[in-house]
Amino acid sequence: MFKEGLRSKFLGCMVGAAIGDAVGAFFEGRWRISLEEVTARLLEEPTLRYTDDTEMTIGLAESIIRNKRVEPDDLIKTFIENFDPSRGYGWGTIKVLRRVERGESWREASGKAFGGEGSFGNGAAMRVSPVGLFYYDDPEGLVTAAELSSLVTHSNPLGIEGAVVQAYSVSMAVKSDPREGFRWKDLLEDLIGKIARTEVFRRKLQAVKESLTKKVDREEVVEKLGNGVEAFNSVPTAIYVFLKNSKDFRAAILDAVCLGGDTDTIASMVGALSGSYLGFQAIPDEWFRKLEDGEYIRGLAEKLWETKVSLISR
Ligand code: F2R
Ligand code: MG
Ligand code: MG
Repeated sequence: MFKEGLRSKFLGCMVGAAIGDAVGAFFEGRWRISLEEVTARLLEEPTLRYTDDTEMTIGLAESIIRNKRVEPDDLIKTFIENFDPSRGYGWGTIKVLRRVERGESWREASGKAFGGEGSFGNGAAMRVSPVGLFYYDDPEGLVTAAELSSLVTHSNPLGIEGAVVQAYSVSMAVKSDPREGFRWKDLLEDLIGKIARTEVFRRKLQAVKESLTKKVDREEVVEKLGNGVEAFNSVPTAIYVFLKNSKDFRAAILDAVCLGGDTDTIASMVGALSGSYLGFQAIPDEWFRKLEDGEYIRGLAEKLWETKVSLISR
């Protein structure tokens, strides 16, 4: 792949994820959101402020750049250093970060969450896009790295699976040429046939495939795929929204937000996928200009790309 095309995809992914998060954040937890309401709100808001989704994505990218891989001890330390409670973190994640800060190992703290079940929230999936970028050319390394990046806070197999499925989807979007149509059947075949290990995810991904072959309204999408905070009720939904709107970043984000529920997180995962496929130039300039820390996030994506290129050209 041309280096310049790859660079734009790295930038598109990280900036796209942050914009999806910040746009969706105005509506998180709401139901019945109209397109008119979203567009009007975006016109009147002077700043697109990001939430925990982006703060953790930033932390993961910073840690990968420093270590040239996913290094769990450094990753959890970075999450703790970056933690800003006003960003709206999930309770399970807050507890894990606090326990590790008090001296517990991440393995112990993450394993204790939710009565010892571990979290299956979408917190590991929402932040995983830098792993999909950095390991885009190494599917086996990607799976291991995505699992590790999840384990520090989310140890339930469904929480981990969400991160692996989203990271793999980002890697496929990075490798795909936007001048050709996205090979959505290939992606879903890979995900159902060799990436997803749980029946819950395989069933949801099969429902994504079926929904793409017929006309379905928003209520049906929410009923069949979900729009909740659990990994299995949001990662397949994000993949569906991206595939349905694969040619248009703006339409994909607005469609995600209009589904309601966990809007910041679903739109963030959609933004990562759409930006990885279409590249930075597909992101509306008026959104990028309003994005909080937009230049920092774009610079971080640039450093991640430079780190990756330095390893490829060795
Ligand atoms: N926390 C929020 N939003 C609410 C507050 C936003 C408000 N605007 C504000 O500013 O205060 N959003 C963020 O949380 C989600 C990611 O959550 P994460 O990091 O996965 O956290 P957690 O707590 O581990 O899991 C989330 C929920 O999933 C359910 N759950 C998870 N594991 C479970 C298990 N084993 N058994 C039962 N339930 C489980 C729980 O309901 C958890 O609370 C994103 O939306 C992000 O934007
Ligand atoms: Mg959030
Ligand atoms: Mg959310």
